[in-house]
Amino acid sequence: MLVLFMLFAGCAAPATVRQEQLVDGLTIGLEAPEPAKLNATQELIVTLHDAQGQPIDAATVYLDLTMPAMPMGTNRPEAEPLGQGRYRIRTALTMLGTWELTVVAERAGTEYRAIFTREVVE
Ligand SMILES: [Cu+2]
Repeated sequence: MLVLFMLFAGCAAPATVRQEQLVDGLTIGLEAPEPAKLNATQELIVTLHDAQGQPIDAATVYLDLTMPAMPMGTNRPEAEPLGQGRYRIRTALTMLGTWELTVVAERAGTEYRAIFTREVVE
Protein backbone atom coordinates (compact mmCIF):
# COMPACT_ATOMS: atom_id res chain seq x y z
CA MET A 1 0.00 0.00 0.00
CA LEU A 2 1.41 3.37 -0.97
CA VAL A 3 -0.18 6.65 0.02
CA LEU A 4 1.09 9.96 -1.27
CA PHE A 5 0.24 13.34 0.20
CA MET A 6 1.40 16.79 -0.76
CA LEU A 7 1.58 19.24 2.12
CA PHE A 8 1.99 22.93 1.45
CA ALA A 9 2.86 24.81 4.60
CA GLY A 10 2.47 28.22 2.97
CA CYS A 11 3.26 30.15 -0.20
CA ALA A 12 6.88 30.88 0.62
CA ALA A 13 7.75 27.71 2.51
CA PRO A 14 9.22 24.77 0.64
CA ALA A 15 6.77 21.96 0.04
CA THR A 16 7.04 18.61 1.73
CA VAL A 17 5.96 15.32 0.28
CA ARG A 18 4.76 12.60 2.62
CA GLN A 19 4.62 8.95 1.61
CA GLU A 20 3.42 6.04 3.72
CA GLN A 21 3.59 2.27 3.54
CA LEU A 22 2.09 -0.44 5.70
CA VAL A 23 4.65 -3.19 6.39
CA ASP A 24 3.59 -6.17 8.56
CA GLY A 25 1.34 -4.00 10.73
CA LEU A 26 3.84 -1.15 11.00
CA THR A 27 3.06 2.13 9.24
CA ILE A 28 6.30 3.61 7.91
CA GLY A 29 6.14 7.21 6.72
CA LEU A 30 8.71 9.36 4.97
CA GLU A 31 8.51 13.16 4.80
CA ALA A 32 10.91 14.84 2.39
CA PRO A 33 11.37 18.25 0.76
CA GLU A 34 9.81 18.53 -2.68
CA PRO A 35 11.44 18.83 -5.15
CA ALA A 36 14.48 16.76 -4.20
CA LYS A 37 17.37 19.01 -5.20
CA LEU A 38 20.70 17.63 -6.37
CA ASN A 39 23.46 17.78 -3.73
CA ALA A 40 21.38 19.85 -1.33
CA THR A 41 21.36 18.79 2.29
CA GLN A 42 17.85 17.65 2.98
CA GLU A 43 16.16 16.77 6.19
CA LEU A 44 14.07 13.61 5.96
CA ILE A 45 11.64 12.56 8.66
CA VAL A 46 10.72 8.91 9.14
CA THR A 47 7.58 8.20 11.15
CA LEU A 48 6.66 4.85 12.72
CA HIS A 49 3.23 3.86 14.02
CA ASP A 50 1.85 0.52 15.14
CA ALA A 51 -1.45 -1.05 14.04
CA GLN A 52 -3.32 0.99 16.69
CA GLY A 53 -1.82 4.23 15.40
CA GLN A 54 0.47 4.62 18.40
CA PRO A 55 3.90 6.17 17.72
CA ILE A 56 6.88 3.83 18.06
CA ASP A 57 10.01 5.28 19.62
CA ALA A 58 12.11 2.26 20.57
CA ALA A 59 13.39 1.50 17.09
CA THR A 60 16.69 1.76 15.30
CA VAL A 61 16.19 3.47 11.94
CA TYR A 62 18.44 4.07 8.99
CA LEU A 63 18.11 4.70 5.27
CA ASP A 64 19.69 2.62 2.54
CA LEU A 65 20.17 4.95 -0.45
CA THR A 66 20.55 3.33 -3.86
CA MET A 67 19.88 4.02 -7.51
CA PRO A 68 18.10 1.25 -9.43
CA ALA A 69 19.97 2.14 -12.63
CA MET A 70 23.53 1.63 -11.36
CA PRO A 71 25.69 0.57 -8.43
CA MET A 72 26.29 3.59 -6.19
CA GLY A 73 28.18 2.07 -3.27
CA THR A 74 26.87 1.85 0.25
CA ASN A 75 25.16 4.91 1.70
CA ARG A 76 23.26 4.28 4.91
CA PRO A 77 22.68 7.40 6.98
CA GLU A 78 21.35 6.71 10.46
CA ALA A 79 18.34 8.42 11.95
CA GLU A 80 18.24 10.40 15.14
CA PRO A 81 15.14 9.75 17.28
CA LEU A 82 13.02 12.85 17.95
CA GLY A 83 10.27 11.19 20.02
CA GLN A 84 6.57 10.86 19.09
CA GLY A 85 7.52 8.14 16.60
CA ARG A 86 9.63 10.58 14.53
CA TYR A 87 13.22 10.06 13.39
CA ARG A 88 15.37 12.62 11.54
CA ILE A 89 17.96 11.93 8.86
CA ARG A 90 20.11 14.55 7.16
CA THR A 91 21.57 13.53 3.84
CA ALA A 92 22.20 14.66 0.29
CA LEU A 93 21.44 12.86 -2.95
CA THR A 94 24.49 13.24 -5.16
CA MET A 95 23.23 12.34 -8.60
CA LEU A 96 20.35 13.27 -10.89
CA GLY A 97 17.70 10.65 -11.53
CA THR A 98 15.69 8.05 -9.71
CA TRP A 99 16.72 7.03 -6.21
CA GLU A 100 15.35 4.34 -3.95
CA LEU A 101 15.25 5.27 -0.29
CA THR A 102 14.78 2.13 1.76
CA VAL A 103 13.71 2.87 5.30
CA VAL A 104 15.03 0.11 7.57
CA ALA A 105 13.49 0.01 11.03
CA GLU A 106 14.60 -2.55 13.60
CA ARG A 107 12.23 -3.07 16.47
CA ALA A 108 12.25 -5.84 19.09
CA GLY A 109 14.44 -8.07 16.94
CA THR A 110 12.36 -7.64 13.79
CA GLU A 111 13.45 -5.70 10.72
CA TYR A 112 10.91 -3.77 8.66
CA ARG A 113 11.78 -2.33 5.25
CA ALA A 114 9.86 0.14 3.08
CA ILE A 115 11.16 1.35 -0.27
CA PHE A 116 10.31 4.90 -1.36
CA THR A 117 11.24 6.38 -4.72
CA ARG A 118 12.51 9.93 -5.14
CA GLU A 119 13.30 11.80 -8.35
CA VAL A 120 16.33 14.07 -7.94
CA VAL A 121 16.34 17.23 -10.08
CA GLU A 122 18.69 20.17 -10.58
CU1 LIG B 1 23.91 7.08 -9.82
